[in-house]
Amino acid sequence: MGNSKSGALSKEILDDLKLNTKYTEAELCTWYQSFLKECPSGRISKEQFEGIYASFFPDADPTAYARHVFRSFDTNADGTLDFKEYIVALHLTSSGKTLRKLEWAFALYDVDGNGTISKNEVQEIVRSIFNMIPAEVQKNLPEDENTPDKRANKIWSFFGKDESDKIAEGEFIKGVMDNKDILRLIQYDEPKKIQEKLKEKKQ
Ligand SMILES: [Ca+2]
Repeated sequence: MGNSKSGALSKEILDDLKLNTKYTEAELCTWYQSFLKECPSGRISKEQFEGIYASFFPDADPTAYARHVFRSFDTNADGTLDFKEYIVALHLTSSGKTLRKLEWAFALYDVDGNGTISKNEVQEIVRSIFNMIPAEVQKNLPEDENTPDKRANKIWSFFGKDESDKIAEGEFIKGVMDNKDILRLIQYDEPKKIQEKLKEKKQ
């Protein structure tokens, strides 16, 4: 797709990204140039993607979370993302509750991709989110959500599930849409910090 050899972003991809993300043409073009510098093949590997997350969270360990995010966007499982997938990943992983973001959140939590979320899967993602929260911030979390297990239990009981139950996609999206607290608990919510880092990277 596109004409990556010229070093310019194809109009088709640019229009698509302008329409589907909050980013401006100038931002997208600048990011594309630095993307090509770091990934001359036009595709970013899982390791490079993890490296970018590591630079966003120097005080924490975002590796597991980055790996889950990468998996949820690498839909053909070839171990790489192209520029468009990469930008959509950055856009969707910032907080919010549009339908598309919640569909992505479901894919993130459905670790084995079987179409439902189990309690183990919630625990796994919540654990990876906790790895990104600096220790001093963890100390100030509310008592009933200050460990990965407590937070996973809180999410699970919100959905009214027994240990071995599963959450389907429609149920997940409706639940999160209807409850701000659950939206907060399922995501890693520090968009400002990420935005600042992205701005720094552009320079
Ligand atoms: Ca699953």
